[in-house]
Amino acid sequence: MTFGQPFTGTDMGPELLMQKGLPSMLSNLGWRVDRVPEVLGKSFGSSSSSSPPPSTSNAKNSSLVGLGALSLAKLCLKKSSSGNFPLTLGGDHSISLGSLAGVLRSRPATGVIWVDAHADLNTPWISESGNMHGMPVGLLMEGMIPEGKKVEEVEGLEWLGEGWEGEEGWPAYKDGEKPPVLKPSSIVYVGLRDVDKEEREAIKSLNIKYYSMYDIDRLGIGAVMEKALEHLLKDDPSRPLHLSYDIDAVDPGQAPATGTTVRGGLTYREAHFVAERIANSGNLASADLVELNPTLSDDVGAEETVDLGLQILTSMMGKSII
Ligand code: B3U
Ligand code: MN
Ligand code: MN
Repeated sequence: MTFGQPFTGTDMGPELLMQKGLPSMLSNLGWRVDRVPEVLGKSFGSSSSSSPPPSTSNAKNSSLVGLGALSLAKLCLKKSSSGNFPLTLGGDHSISLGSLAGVLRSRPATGVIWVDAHADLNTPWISESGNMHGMPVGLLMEGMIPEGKKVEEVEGLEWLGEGWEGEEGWPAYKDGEKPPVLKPSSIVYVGLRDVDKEEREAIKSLNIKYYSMYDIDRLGIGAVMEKALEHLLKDDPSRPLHLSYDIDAVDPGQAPATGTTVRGGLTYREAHFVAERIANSGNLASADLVELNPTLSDDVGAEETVDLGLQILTSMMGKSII
């Protein structure tokens, strides 16, 4: 998936991670790996250049982003419902609209740790860029859709509306079921340092827990992760957690190959520790790694970023130093 932001190349991340041996690394950690090679196939979106499919004005490429997210939502719903761990490789961060929706539908109590330089809390009604990789949290968050608007009115997102009639893999909402939604108290941000004005206001007014780079500098990453886990697990210690890890959370010195680098990010060790500590909680049940784009730096930078991606993935899946 590249349609949630302006650059090509963001769809190359998964293949590089696979080529560099991710499946065997996960097997070595004791996982049984069932690889779903591509959610949508190589030609996804390729016919759209002559006549682009419709999109809602301030949600660029919303039909394609929505279709991709629905396909992924179906897969994550199926996998999580059968007790498996859906690990999603992106792709830009708009895919998390799908992975999170799927996981929330099967495990509504899921708590989310969003590791990112950005809050991704925009909606088409407040976004300054219209890029949907800045919206996956906002579109699922209770209290973010303005009065009189509906998420299902966004072209491509009909499947998130109560009136969705259902299709194979993503049935209608009935018998009191509501479309997947995230409560403000069910997410914690780690690593924020580039937040839009409207997002900042929403974080404050909805009382969303966050640990920005300022908080990481002040408290240290150890204390930050204890507090983040405590916030999500205090009422239900066995609650499932979803980790959505945007590689741009990491400092561009360590992870240059991504679309929107922001200086002053997580160090190499902090980037690992976040994943290690969450793995250590024993609650992690699903995860994403997104926004690797090897075309956006030189060869050395691309290789370093992919390697770091692999290390973060193996750390979150249980690799420990000793
Ligand atoms: N908040 C801005 C910038 C941004 C969000 N996510 C990334 N960049 N990677 C936006 O466009 O919504
Ligand atoms: Mn992001
Ligand atoms: Mn980001």
